[in-house]
Amino acid sequence: MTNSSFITAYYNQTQSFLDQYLQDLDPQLSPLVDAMRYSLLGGGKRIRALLVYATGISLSVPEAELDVIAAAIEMIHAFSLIHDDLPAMDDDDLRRGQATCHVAYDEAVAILAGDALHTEAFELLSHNNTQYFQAEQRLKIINVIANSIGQKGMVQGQTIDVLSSGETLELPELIQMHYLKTGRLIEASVHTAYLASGIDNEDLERALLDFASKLGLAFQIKDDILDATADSDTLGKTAGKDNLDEKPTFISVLGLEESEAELAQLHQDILHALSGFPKLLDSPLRELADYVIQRSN
Ligand code: GRG
Repeated sequence: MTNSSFITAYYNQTQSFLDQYLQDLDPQLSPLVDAMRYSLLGGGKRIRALLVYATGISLSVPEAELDVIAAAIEMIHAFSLIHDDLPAMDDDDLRRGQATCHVAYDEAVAILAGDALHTEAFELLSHNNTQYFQAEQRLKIINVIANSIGQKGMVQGQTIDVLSSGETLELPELIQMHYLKTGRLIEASVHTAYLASGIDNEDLERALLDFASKLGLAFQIKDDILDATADSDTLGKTAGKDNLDEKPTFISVLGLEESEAELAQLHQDILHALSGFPKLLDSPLRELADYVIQRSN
């Protein structure tokens, strides 16, 4: 994965929390819980969870609170991947190096496992446990997450994506689609950790949002570069799928060389976004930015 001790430690912490959470669900609900476990624990880089921890730890948020936010966001992400792979969407049979949920289980169970993970995320975030955030912070966090995945965010981005197969998109439209589909949840991962800190500093909030939205764009450019250049074994998903599905990508719009140049420029801009906050620039957020840009899958 990476040599970073931060990434390894908080990757493991995310896995343990999610594993424990699923163990507490009713095993009678098999195969539903099995399918949820299969998709939630079967791999994944945990970039969104790591962003929650990196931001929150830099701002002294208690880890028990970050566990909850990170787990909820990973549940939502896993849900979106299950639904994204369905025959009515991308119709893919490989995800995270294993059969997609609807191939391993049946389609109806996969749809329901996605629905259950989506709901479970909000159950976890809203659970009345006083050891976690104050009510006002909790409400803001729930609002930011819901806003980032609904019709103003991920669902809208996915709609544009599904309808854009075979179409040509101009660069600003492509950037907007990915911002909605992928960028908003990445942004929410950083923003919710900031909100959990209870800090009220507009400059800091703006800098973190700027960092996160640029990181989300870099994540997607890297994803398109990998889709065009890596093999399915390395990616754990079907390589070259975008091209096959005639999806507009950064490679189809800019070409490989220009996409790589754009990514290198963004790497600088991402770090520059934090330049007013040396403590953040020197935090695991920097490692994560490097990881997102240098990753091989
Ligand atoms: C979530 C409300 C809601 C609706 C679902 C299906 C759908 C609507 C949206 C799909 C959007 C989607 C799949 C976005 C993510 C695209 C993407 C780049 C996924 C890969 O993320 P990684 O590389 O995956 O972080 P791992 O496997 O490492 O977690």
